[in-house]
Amino acid sequence: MKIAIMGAMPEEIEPLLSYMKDIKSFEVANNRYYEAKYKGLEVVIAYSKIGKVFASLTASVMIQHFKAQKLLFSGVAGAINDELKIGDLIAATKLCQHDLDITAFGHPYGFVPEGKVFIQSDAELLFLAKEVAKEKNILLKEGVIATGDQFIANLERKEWIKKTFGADALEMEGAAVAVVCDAFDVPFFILRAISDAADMDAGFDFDKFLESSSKISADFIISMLDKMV
Ligand code: 4EZ
Repeated sequence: MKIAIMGAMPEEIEPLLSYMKDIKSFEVANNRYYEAKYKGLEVVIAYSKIGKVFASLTASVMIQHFKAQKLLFSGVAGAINDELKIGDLIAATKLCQHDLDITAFGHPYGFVPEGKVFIQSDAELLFLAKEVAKEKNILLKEGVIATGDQFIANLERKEWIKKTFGADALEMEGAAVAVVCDAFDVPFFILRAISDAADMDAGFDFDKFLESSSKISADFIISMLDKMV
């Protein structure tokens, strides 16, 4: 069983690498991939760079080139739901692309022909995550994650995403990874710790909490690996 773990930024995967043994590094399609061992599990780890296009490329390489059979994403997100505070964990139940718009042709936001507005996360990985949260007494929220190629620091846009998709959190890679994994039939799990509230202060908060929230997310992913071995 080979498991892919990806983030978008170096800060999101660095805390993961510190747990790994026998790390070997490879370059594929202009990006660095780390194959490693964690308690007998084979893993491949990489950060994609920010945004849906880079995320799709990395997820595809992890599946097609490195033969990953499951994919876990670890990173940070902006909160939409007021119940999500900085440092809180949210696991995506389903994901959508908030910036995908061919509504001029009568289609709903987030939809293109032969696609779907929402991609569902793998039920088994979600179940495993809930078990981990229960055992370790960690608060893990579940909800809809909206993805787009925009850093949202704007209350109006945030409210629009909330009302259009019923989203609880937003970021810039999750739905892209979901589309790729869904197409390859690879079970995936998208975990994010909140770094900001996608509001006026989002830029400042993001910089302030990127490191600490990335670590919260990465530590939870490690606990999931502990349960998979
Ligand atoms: C994208 N990631 C942010 C990357 C920002 C700046 C150099 C997560 C994220 C996010 N995305 C945290 N807060 C966000 C927000 N308010 N809007 C979009 O996945 C890179």
